[in-house]
Amino acid sequence: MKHRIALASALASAFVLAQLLPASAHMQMIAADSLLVARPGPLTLTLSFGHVDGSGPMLDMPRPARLTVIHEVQRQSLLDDLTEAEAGKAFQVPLRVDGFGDYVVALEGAPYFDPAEGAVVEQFTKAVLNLGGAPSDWFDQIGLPVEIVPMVKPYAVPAGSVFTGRVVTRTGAVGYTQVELIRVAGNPADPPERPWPGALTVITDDEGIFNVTIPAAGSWLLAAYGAGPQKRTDTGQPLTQDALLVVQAHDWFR
Ligand SMILES: [Cu+2]
Repeated sequence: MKHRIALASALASAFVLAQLLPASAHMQMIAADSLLVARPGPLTLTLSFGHVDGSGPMLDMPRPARLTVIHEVQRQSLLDDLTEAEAGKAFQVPLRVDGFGDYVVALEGAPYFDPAEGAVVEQFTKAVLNLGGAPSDWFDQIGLPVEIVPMVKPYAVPAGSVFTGRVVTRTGAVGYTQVELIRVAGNPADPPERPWPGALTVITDDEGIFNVTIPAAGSWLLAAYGAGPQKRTDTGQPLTQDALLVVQAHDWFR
């Protein structure tokens, strides 16, 4: 245990560039044209699942267990408004963005058995949209079984700058857990990209805090796999509870 902590400390401030192997994990993504919403009104969110980094296909997405939007602490379920898109491979949902401030969207995936992991996987993905630049809810912990709480506005990251966040459960910080930064492939609103089927991996410190540089403009996903507290399903199968957060970086200084 001592050894593990020493090793973890040594790695805490350093990047580990993953081998350029296809990421094995399947990720649940929330996409919008932009997380920075230009004007009040309705917009469409797309929920998808699979090889979000482009290293493989997108997969059929089970109907989510919960889908919630939080704006000025008010919670609203969007589950009844879901429609299937792309022949079952994704869902779309309308979101009305009227008042200024942040809109925290929380997607709680239905548990599914992933043969590649040999485990049941439960993913909790958050994306934060903003209208008008006025901050409201973006840094709040919202009470998911495990979540990444941003310490930098996740919709307003200058490309090349450092992003800081915290991995937490309902009862506390998740220390010494890995957080991967994954390039989201194929968002039409993003600048042209080179394929990058890898991930930057960092670990959290004992307060669950991590830092990672966001290398370029566009859509990114942060993922803390298996960071959740529950390791077995009610029927005793291995369970991994993953926390994901969508980040959008911008070329503001070019
Ligand atoms: Cu796969």
